[in-house]
Amino acid sequence: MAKQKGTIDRRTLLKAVGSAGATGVVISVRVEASQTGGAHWGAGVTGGKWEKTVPLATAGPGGDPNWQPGDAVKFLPSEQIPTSGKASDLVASLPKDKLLTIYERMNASRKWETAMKDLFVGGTDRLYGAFHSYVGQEAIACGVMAVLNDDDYIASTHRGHGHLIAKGGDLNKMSAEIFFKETGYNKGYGGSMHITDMSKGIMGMNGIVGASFYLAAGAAIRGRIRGTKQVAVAFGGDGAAASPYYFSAVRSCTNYKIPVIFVIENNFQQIGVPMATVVPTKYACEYTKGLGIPHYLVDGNDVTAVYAATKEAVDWARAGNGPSVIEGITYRWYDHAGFPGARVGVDGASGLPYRSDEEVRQWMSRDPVTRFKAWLLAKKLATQSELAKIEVDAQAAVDASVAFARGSKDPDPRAGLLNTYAQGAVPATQFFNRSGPARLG
Ligand SMILES: Cc1ncc(C[n+]2csc(CCOP(=O)(O)OP(=O)(O)O)c2C)c(N)n1
Repeated sequence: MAKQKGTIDRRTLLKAVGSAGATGVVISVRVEASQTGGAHWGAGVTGGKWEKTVPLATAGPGGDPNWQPGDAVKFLPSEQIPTSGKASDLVASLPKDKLLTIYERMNASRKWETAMKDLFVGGTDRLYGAFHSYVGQEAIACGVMAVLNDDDYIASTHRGHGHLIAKGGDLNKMSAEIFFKETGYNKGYGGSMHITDMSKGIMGMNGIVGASFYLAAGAAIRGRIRGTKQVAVAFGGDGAAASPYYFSAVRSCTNYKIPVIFVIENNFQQIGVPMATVVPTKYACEYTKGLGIPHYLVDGNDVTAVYAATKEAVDWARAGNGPSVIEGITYRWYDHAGFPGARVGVDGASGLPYRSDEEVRQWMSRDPVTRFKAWLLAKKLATQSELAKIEVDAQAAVDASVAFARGSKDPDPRAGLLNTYAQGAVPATQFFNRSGPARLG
């Protein structure tokens, strides 16, 4: 096979990919995105600053006007969340217990996933299923969830542990699910990507990229029919937002004023494919701007910015105005799935083929958890010792959940056939009484 090296623009890339399909040429390229943005619409928060309109050309992480999707993030300073501005002031006005709950859940999420990483990489327990780490993205889940009521719905993604924990998911049941134990959320049989807790409005993580958009729409319609003020949040990555489900769901919800908040977590990558190579716009939230609904582009590592945008979007939805789109720019510290390049006791994965270690380090210096801690201290909203206690307690809860999982029973093999479509048609025991492959009668 011929090999072509060089730098090409997007148009050439697409042509080359087309011809590669026909001729079998292997292309090695660095893609240079050419969009500069420049549109203004909606209200939003950029770099922690609240503005009435968002100049997209300057909304790159760190506010670098020259930033393009897929760029190395060399410009990013180890900055803190701004301590003034609308988002900061709004969050600072929240009751203290609410602020501490946000910090507690950010910690629980980070520490639970870090513990799972260490167990997957260096442990001796048998852990099951694909595990998509949310580490690095916690500000989005925790900022959104701090606005929601317990009876509001969320539809999550394959990368959804952080969503569950932020909405009050049970760490014991989550750990037990990963350990394939009968005390797990799905009695062990669902695994990471199907953890669901309807008692908390958590409609489940989901292995089908883009399914969350329709699920949330369905739940929000239910609320409308019943006359409640419930809203639903659909989470999706930048890849999910590029799917047809996304546009179709946003358009329909706009038509019928369905109270859904579409939250796009833009971490630049779709497995290992940069967003810039598959869509022509700089930001995912540009796809739907023609629908005229509010769009917010936020620093997704700033929990105050996420909270402020979500508050406006939720108020808008509860008032009967329909959907909004929030895009948070963020970064995952680990690989797409599992933990290649990760080490026990060390944060972040290194040596991955589609991103530089320097880029990972830059983003880790924008850690949403430590940034929020610094903000709380700078605003004198909590003391060092209060926050230290939350960190210790969160670690203890994570450790207890691992002990709980280890001490739980393995599931009854027959339970694997319960809770399936076949369950109503054929008693589960019948599958075990017959020889040969099970049939559904
Ligand atoms: C409908 C569907 N298509 C493809 C896949 C395979 N797949 C799993 S994750 C993923 C990328 C998702 O990227 P994004 O939505 O940006 O989320 P991220 O993993 O970056 O958080 C793909 C294509 C899938 N699970 N479902």
